[in-house]
Amino acid sequence: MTDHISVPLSELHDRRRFLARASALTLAIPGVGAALTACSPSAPPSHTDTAHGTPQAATGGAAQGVNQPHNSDSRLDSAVLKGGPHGHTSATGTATQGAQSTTFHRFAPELPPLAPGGLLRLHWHAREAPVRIADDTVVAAWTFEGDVPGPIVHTRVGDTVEFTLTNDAVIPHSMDFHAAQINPQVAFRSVAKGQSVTFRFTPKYAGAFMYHCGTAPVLMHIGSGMFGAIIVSPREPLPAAREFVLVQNEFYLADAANGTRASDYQKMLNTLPDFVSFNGRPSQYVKEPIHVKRGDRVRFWVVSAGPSHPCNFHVVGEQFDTVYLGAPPGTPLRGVQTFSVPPGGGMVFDLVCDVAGEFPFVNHGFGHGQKGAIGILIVE
Ligand SMILES: [Cu+2]
Repeated sequence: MTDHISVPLSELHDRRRFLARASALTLAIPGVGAALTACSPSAPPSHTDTAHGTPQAATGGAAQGVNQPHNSDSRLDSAVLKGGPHGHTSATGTATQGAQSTTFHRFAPELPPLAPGGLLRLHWHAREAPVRIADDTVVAAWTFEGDVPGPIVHTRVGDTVEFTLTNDAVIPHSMDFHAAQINPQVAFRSVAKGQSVTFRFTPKYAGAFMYHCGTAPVLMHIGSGMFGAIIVSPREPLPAAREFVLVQNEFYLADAANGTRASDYQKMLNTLPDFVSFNGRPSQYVKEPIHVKRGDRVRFWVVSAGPSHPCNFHVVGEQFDTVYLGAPPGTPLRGVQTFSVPPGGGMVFDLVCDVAGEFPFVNHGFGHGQKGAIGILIVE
């Protein structure tokens, strides 16, 4: 038998294999969440039912108002939950088409460079698309630009972002940037299929911010894939570092149909996810780790997209030199082991890699780490 206390280096490889195996186990039992939902007395009998599985729900009763928040222009927004061919899942439009030919790709975690000139122009499309989140799992996703999460945006305090969203999808969508101070009734309004919305904003604070579709019910739109990170660097650069972006999210999935698994609104309400991931694929950085060099300062811009759970961020075998709770370089905490990023929040985690090895980075809420919120940082 191996002494697990005294052989750290070879053990690291065993540990990585163990973690990969543990994650694979989770991937191999997709029915667990579905079975629990089926035990719930409020669970609808099938995915084609109306919002709450009863005829009354379709006509709008008192109970409907309890669970379904409405925004100011929600008449169209909530249409997806009022029956129709797909009921309360994300199996709409083109979300389920071409699943077999959808290939897996590792989501690049590197922070992209700043746009020159102080103006970042983005024109994105909201669209439904199948996204392969694991070898055996394709999600019928609602997306920004065809992926989950959407693209990483990088800008700077005082620079300007000019953003246009065109909706290619069958139901209304919108965009809400947490890095903006702007009238949400105008800028974050929902647009119907074929329509666009454009707005400009100038970020006032540095930090790791979430963006997401704000169309009601927001839970359904974030839970189906419409979220991402906008990273705002300060005017005065932070200490030089290898910079990475991690967006944590939960997946709540129905059983597979025609090769895809739709996001399930009732499961989102029950807040018991099937998978939790960094950058949209459970355990992807266990299979293909992040590599840095000994002596590097590493900076993780961590956004917790939820929709409902925090990320209790921790790096095994390391300590954070600095955690910036908001507006770096302000609000630094020194020598931190774990810090919780709330859903809808973002924080900045610096560590100095002066020891070589393989360091798992995890959600230390291990029920969620085990479901895929885990990766490996290799210091060479
Ligand atoms: Cu949306």
